[in-house]
Amino acid sequence: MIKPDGVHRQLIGEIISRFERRGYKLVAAKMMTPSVQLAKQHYAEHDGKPFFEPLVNFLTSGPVFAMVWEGKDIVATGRKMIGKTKPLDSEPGTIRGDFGLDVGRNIIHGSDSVDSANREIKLWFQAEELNSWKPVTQAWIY
Ligand code: FUP
Repeated sequence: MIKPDGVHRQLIGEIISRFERRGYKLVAAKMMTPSVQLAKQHYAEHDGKPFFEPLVNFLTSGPVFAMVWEGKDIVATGRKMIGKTKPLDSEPGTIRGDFGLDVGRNIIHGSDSVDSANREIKLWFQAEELNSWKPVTQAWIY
C-alpha cells in the first residue's frame, strides 16, 4: 500500500514500475482514503504504542493506493524492495532508501508474512476486486 506521503510525492507510477519490472503481476489496485476503523484494524498489532495514534492519523489523512501483487516469493522479495522500517536503515536501491527520510512517513507498507498478506487483502479488498489473469503472448504484440 502506497501511503499518503507516497501518493503526495507522486510515486505511484515509480513504485508500480519497480514491481512490474521485477516480474510481479498486479492483481488488484485502488485509491481510497481509509477510515479510522480500517487504519486501526490494519495496524492493530501496534495498538497501545506511542506512535499508534499519529500513525492512524497519518494513514487516514488522505488517499492511499492499495495493491495486491502476485508472484514467486512476493512477500519476502517485496519487503526487500521496500527496505527497512526506518529510512536511515534502508539501503539505497530500496523504495524507502531511495525516497524516504522519516519513519512516520516511509512511503509504503508491505505485508510482513503470507499470513499478514492474507489478513490484509481481506481487510482492504472485496473478493470480486481481485483479478486472476495470466500474461499471454498474442499475435498483435510485436
Ligand atoms: P513496517 O512493517 O516496516 O511498515 O513496520 P512496522 O509494522 O514495525 O511499523 C508500522 C508503521 O509504524 C511504520 F511504517 C511507521 C510506524 N512506526 C513509527 O512511526 N515509529 C516506530 O518507531 C515504528 C513504526
